Amino acid sequence: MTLLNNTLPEQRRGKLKALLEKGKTVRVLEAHNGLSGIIANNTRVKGESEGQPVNREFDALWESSLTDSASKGHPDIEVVTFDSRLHTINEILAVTDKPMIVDGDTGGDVNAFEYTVSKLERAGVSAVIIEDKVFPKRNSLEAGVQQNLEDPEVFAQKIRRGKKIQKTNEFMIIARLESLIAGKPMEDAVNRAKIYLQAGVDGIMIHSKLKSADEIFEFAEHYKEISKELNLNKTLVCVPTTYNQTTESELSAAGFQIIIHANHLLRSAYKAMVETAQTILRDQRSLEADPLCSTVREIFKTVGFLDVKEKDQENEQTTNVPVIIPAAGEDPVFKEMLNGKPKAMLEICGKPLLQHQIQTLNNCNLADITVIAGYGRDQMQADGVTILENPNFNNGSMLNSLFVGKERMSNGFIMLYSDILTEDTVIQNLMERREDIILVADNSTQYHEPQEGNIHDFIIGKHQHKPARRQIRFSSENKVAKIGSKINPETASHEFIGLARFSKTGAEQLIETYNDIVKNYKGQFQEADDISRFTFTDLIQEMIDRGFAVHYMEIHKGWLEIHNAEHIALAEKSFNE
Ligand code: SPV
Ligand code: MG
Repeated sequence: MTLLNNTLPEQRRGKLKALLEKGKTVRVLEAHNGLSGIIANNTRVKGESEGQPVNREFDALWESSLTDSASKGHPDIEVVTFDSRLHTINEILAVTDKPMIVDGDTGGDVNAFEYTVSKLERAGVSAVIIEDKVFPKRNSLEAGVQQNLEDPEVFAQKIRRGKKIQKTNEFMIIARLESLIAGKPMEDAVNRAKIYLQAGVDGIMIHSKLKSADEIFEFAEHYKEISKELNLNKTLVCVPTTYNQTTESELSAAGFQIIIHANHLLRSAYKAMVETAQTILRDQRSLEADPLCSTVREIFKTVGFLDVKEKDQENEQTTNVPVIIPAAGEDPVFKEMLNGKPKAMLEICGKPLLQHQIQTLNNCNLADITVIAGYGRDQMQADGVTILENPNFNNGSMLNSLFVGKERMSNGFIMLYSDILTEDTVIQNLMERREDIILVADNSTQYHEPQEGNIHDFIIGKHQHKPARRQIRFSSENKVAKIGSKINPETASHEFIGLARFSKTGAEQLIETYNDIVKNYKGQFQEADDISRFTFTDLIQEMIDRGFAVHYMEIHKGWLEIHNAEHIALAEKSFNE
């Protein structure tokens, strides 16, 4: 996940100095683009130090001129402009949080160097290393290349001007000695080191392209002496590309505090890329190249694509969930009052019941609402909802109407009975839940007398405890053991309020079970005397019996059912409060 490394310039810049002040030997790895930056920043291995297990990682990133140029297909001769380098630098900074040391080449003209310092410091870079060669420099590692050293006084002036322009004391300017690269004697390097230290530089990098570390070890000894002489203690840096048999601990023991592995991610990627290209050409397919490649998924993971996928899914689960309201049945209680209209059109405070439901759902960012109409179909009216029809509403149960909306279920959905009013918080809490099937259940049922003529869907929770004054139960334990209208109210722990949520998986399980029942069952089924009249709760009970986990979300208030005139009065009272 790349946003995990998200940081600000002011949070990053001082990290390098802080590590050095702690006396840590700073281990640095090259990065040349965002992806290699993530690898350098995030790679960790388990190791051992003095018999103790340790987690090892790089402490900082090296933005190399060699690898930045090479990744653009260019030689390392200061032909890649500073703006282009800054683009790469920012690309890496955007996905990493470790301190960055930038390879500033010669630093260019002294005036240009001031702009370089200012822009790097502003971006959150911790240090720039400039080499004492004449612009445009040539890379240091190739034998036989002409290396032109800068006049040490001219270079010292560049250091002074750079140090003056920086705004914080977190930013470091390090001078890189190219004397040994240019074939000059050790004495030249030592003299230059003295001049640069006196000009106020924050550290010295001694470069070498020998196979052995002998000459840089020799320099380190001189460095100790001049540091003593000048009463300074400035950071010493090395780049062990050619003398890479020398270990970090040997370099550290010799006095090096920053060790830069300067080009290895680019070189390893280059090798794998060439071999991959050759393998595909040779075999005329890519199968044989697979061992040379990471999986696509590994890259997806590294660059944060899998996090995006997860967030999209979460977003989908919390915002775009379709709601299905089965509202097709005829209501005997309100028959006269409704005068041919469906119950969803029952007026409460001058607004149809359905409109109140839509308002609550919209308040919870649920706008994809499907109403299943049947009785009084022509008079079912609501803005911003899809109305589907169950022409067969007189036969079967509400479940048939619900399944008229089957097409809407497959990515997960919410089911809401058409005669239920809830507070926003009930729906909001339901949206937070992650279980695949969750029914909203009122636990105050034991304290209410069942109302005459009302059908209640009762629940018996799986973990029935003896009533206790206080208890805490984790919501994941809240599973339904039994559900149905024929459960003895005295043994019921909850009442199902007619609001349920199904995840994508939960919806798949529901549809699969429903299809199987419709296809394969006959006669009496669960509480239904005939399969043709089996209900939503019969289906849920069947799912429980088949081993699917059905959870309930416990509430004790915040909802109303509209089953009689008394309920309407209660609802109106609530709305007017
Ligand atoms: C770089 O990585 O660009 C360096 C180190 O400057 S070297 O290539 O060894 O010169
Ligand atoms: Mg370089």
